Amino acid sequence: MLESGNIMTVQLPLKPTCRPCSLLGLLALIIASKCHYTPEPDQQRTLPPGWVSLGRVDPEEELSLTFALRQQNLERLSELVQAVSDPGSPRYGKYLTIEDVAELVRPSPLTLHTVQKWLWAAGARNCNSVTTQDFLTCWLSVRQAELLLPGAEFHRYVGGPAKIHVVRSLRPYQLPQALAPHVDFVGGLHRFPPTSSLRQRPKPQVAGTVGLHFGVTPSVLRERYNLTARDVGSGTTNNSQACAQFLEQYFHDSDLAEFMRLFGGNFAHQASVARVIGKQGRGRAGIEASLDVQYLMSAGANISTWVYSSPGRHEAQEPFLQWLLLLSNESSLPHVHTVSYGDDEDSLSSAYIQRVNTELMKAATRGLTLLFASGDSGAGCWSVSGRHQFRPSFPASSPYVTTVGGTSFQNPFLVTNEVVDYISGGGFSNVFPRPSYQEEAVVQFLNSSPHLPPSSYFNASGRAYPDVAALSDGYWVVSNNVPIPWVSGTSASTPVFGGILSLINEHRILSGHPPLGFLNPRLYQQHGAGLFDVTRGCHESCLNEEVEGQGFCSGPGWDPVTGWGTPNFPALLKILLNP
Ligand SMILES: *[C@@H]1O[C@H](CO)[C@@H](O)[C@H](O)[C@H]1NC(C)=O
Ligand SMILES: *[C@@H]1O[C@H](CO)[C@@H](O)[C@H](O)[C@H]1NC(C)=O
Ligand SMILES: *[C@@H]1O[C@H](CO)[C@@H](O)[C@H](O)[C@H]1NC(C)=O
Ligand SMILES: *[C@@H]1O[C@H](CO)[C@@H](O)[C@H](O)[C@H]1NC(C)=O
Ligand SMILES: CC(=O)N[C@H]1CO[C@H](CO)[C@@H](O)[C@@H]1O
Repeated sequence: MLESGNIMTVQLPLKPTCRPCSLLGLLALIIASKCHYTPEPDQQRTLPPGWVSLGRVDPEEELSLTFALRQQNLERLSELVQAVSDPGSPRYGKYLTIEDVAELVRPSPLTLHTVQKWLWAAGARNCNSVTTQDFLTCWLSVRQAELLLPGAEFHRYVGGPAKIHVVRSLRPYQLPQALAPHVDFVGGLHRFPPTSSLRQRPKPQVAGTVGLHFGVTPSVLRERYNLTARDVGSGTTNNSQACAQFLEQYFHDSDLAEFMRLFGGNFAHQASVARVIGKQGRGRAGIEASLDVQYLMSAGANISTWVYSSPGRHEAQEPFLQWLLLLSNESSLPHVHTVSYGDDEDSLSSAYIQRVNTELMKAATRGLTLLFASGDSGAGCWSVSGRHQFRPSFPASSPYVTTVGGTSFQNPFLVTNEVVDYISGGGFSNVFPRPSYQEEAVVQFLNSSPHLPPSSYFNASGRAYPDVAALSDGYWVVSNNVPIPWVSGTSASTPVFGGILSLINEHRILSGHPPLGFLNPRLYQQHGAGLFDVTRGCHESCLNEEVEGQGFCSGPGWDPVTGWGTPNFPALLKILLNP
């Protein structure tokens, strides 16, 4: 809680150049804009397709805004990520507690004081902080918020598949110049909830039926990835795993039970989710939520599973941001988190992207493994001043997460080798430079791929993703008591890979080793050992003459379509079980 304290004055510590702001009257108003700045000028603020405005919000309505306070010691934080995640380092696996992280990044007393004073003066009384003290969530009336953030104008919008309501401002907000050293950005104004790109693809044609399977089920996955009935959680450790939902999507325990009745016959599993963080509404189950829960609990079978259910359900909150706040406010968390949230990198402000990336670094120092889906549009495509380019997605493009791409069976009805699933997201970041752990692998790919797209389509110096992959095509999911076939997307691959890492963590914990934590430095050092290399197929991209719908192509070793490949559990366990 932000204590009200005894700060009663409303004067801000203004910079000398901003002195005219303190004048009264019209003149001050005219000059005032000079003393303000726009923290997120580059944030996309257009209404996403399928959303409509319901008009301006009543000035007396209350809304909740999130203030990202400037952190300290970020250089040191980045060194620590490297030290705890690099098997060659003496600090490998010696993770930080949330208190250690707080000690390191906590905003300076000046920052805390300045921001509190400003919020208090604006009438924000009800503010909550997190353990690391670098976020504040405050309740204000719309009137107060619009005065606090000049330029903002709050409207209510309805849209998305679940026709949810959100309160947002499509106009940019400003902050007093004096806050520039203290606030990264204010959350809850511009970004709309993400949409799922999961799709149901038509069933492929099939001739004979002997010995065939009709879509991906837990037993098909467990066969392909060499999991035996013994490869399940022992129930004797405090191991756990989690998936996060941001779409006002719910799962039903009855769907999980039906799914396991249909498909879970040959492996021990847990009957229900161990913990739901946030509120589960009473609405219909969503396919995305059902899929995540059912496959995380089938790959990471018999391991305690948490679900983060649409955190931040107030209309003015950004669910992904609220999930990050939850991570910074909880000392005991599952070791593995799978997330299918993503946005176009270019649609997000640089202030937001950099800050989210710092949050991902904080998680890495704590030994959390964060897996993100690589996206379902291949290399992506957009046009910049009339020229086509591929379109990277974030947080898939963050150097501090493990990104999971997608594959299909070569023969869709047999447990065979995997090839690229053409939707598998992948490419090169335009924001983050290539991290050192992938230098060798990416250079090798760029020098040897026979089908490289024109260099104007991608930024070869950026962080390249995905890092790994798993099947993403033709899944069975039970949703609202109905088994649904041919569900496809990297949102399916991500919980599968996550569950397999949880099984490996189980063995590590039983052997007295720390959990895997941020995997990439180790994964690249081992050159993808323990994974099936996917060497055939290309993913989709721009539909123009120059590239004819083709993005990158997979080949031997790492590639920006399927990363190092898909899990071969016994081999991966062997190589990742070493301390
Ligand atoms: C963080 O946790 C504390 C203690 O549980 C709680 O009081 C506070 O409201 C939480 N912060 C946020 C932003 O939810
Ligand atoms: C795992 O599966 C592959 C392909 O299905 C097979 O070739 C291999 O022998 C299996 N076992 C191990 C231990 O890798
Ligand atoms: C599955 O977990 C439970 C505890 O949650 C444990 O009692 C049981 O032995 C485990 N099953 C197997 C096959 O290890
Ligand atoms: C390419 O990526 C680098 C970071 O690796 C970035 O600084 C640069 O602006 C990017 N170029 C374009 C055209 O986006
Ligand atoms: C992360 C996690 O699952 N922690 C659990 C460890 O065990 C204690 C006691 O059973 C639980 O309260 C924690 O939630």
